[in-house]
Amino acid sequence: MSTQTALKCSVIRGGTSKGLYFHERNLPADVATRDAVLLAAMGSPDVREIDGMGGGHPLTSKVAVVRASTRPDADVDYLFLQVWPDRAEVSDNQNCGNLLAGVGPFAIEEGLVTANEPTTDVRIWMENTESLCVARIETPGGRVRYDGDTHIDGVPGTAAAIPVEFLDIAGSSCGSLLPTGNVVDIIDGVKVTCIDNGMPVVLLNASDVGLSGYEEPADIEANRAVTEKVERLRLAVGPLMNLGDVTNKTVPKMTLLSSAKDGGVVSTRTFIPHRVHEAIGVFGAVSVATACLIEGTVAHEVAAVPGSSKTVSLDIEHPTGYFTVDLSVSGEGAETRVEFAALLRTARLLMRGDVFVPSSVWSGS
Ligand code: NQM
Repeated sequence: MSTQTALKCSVIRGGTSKGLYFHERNLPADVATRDAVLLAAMGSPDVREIDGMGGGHPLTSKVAVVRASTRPDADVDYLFLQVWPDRAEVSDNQNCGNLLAGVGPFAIEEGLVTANEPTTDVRIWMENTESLCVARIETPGGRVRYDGDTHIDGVPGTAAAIPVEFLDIAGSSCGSLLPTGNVVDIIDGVKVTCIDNGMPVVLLNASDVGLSGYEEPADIEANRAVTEKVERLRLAVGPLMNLGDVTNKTVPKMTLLSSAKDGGVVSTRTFIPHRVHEAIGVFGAVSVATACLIEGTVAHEVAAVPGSSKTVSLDIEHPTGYFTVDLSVSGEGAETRVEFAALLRTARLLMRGDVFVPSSVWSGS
């Protein structure tokens, strides 16, 4: 008898992240057992995740659990799980818009959604934030097409575009777009804007923590004075954003802002929350872009938003390029409403097969 249990899954690059995608029925139903299986599958806890599939970084230690939806407005449900590389913890307290990009292709490959010709709209219920999106997948001949000519910064080469439209993500984690009720707050003497348009994000000027904002992620991570100050702010702000004690949570994200220097509207460095992102998260970018349109926010002050239109396409600069967000808002200040948010991602199926975990973790029955 084998001492290992095999679980069917796919490895997919979704946007600038990579993870294991499971059909829900192939995982244990009990949450504690499921999490033990995922930790074993990824090789966590271990900073290198050497005994598993994880890549030793939060962006490559991710899981998507997908199932057919029972909701009338959705085709599939998607649950995002962050497997911490360095501690034995699996967290469902945030969404991930990058892994989201792989959900449509996975759903079609698994037969959860029937492909149309030449594209298939997959309506995805995002369980973590109880909100809906539509991803358009290229399916010529009824098969998922991965190759194409769309480049997204942070991923080498090009692939088929996956346009994603979000229907109602404002306040999906914190209860409202500006969860403190203010466009700015002063925390520990630092001016911040707390916003949630799909991801709880705290925006502050890089200069307020002694940085230019153009440093490399590794250099920021190595600066203890900065990382400790940013974490102190995060812990103080969490409860004000209705997130409770965020000590062991992956939210809020902390985004340091500075003037754009490569033709975008604003430059960013984002703590997610303890590593510094090599690019920026999808919902993180949407939240930053939204703040750029709201007068009085820290982002609005530093951003170079062209014109006064509230329906815009904004290039958010990050360490490896830009993230373009299409956005429409109405209203002013704390009364701002998000009408529309959309963006482009790509994804690629890398492997399909079985991942093995010790039978002592789960026998499979
Ligand atoms: O903000 C990183 C990523 C993410 C999450 C993070 C994401 C998002 O780049 O929607 O995509 O902020 O944890 O995958």
